[in-house]
Amino acid sequence: MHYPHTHQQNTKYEIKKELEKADKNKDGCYTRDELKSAFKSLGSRIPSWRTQFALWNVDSNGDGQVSGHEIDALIDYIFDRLNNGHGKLN
Ligand SMILES: [Ca+2]
Ligand SMILES: [Ca+2]
Repeated sequence: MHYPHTHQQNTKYEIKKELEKADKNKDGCYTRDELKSAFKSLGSRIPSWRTQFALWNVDSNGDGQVSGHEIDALIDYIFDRLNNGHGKLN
């Protein structure tokens, strides 16, 4: 049986796992290139465009990378995009 809340957590967990795989140097923050490969593996057909939009949305200190609490915002951002796209990321 699936409860909406549980499902949401699983999906966010899966997004987090995908992101962790894309963090090539394992420093816990995401450069533009790392984000691009994350979006590619999450099924984005235009990852460079998606990366730019994600950075505009979640890079609150403007250093061009996603780190710390920005990662939580990034996961929420991806989760919302996936929901709006009915499970697909464009
Ligand atoms: Ca990194
Ligand atoms: Ca940042």
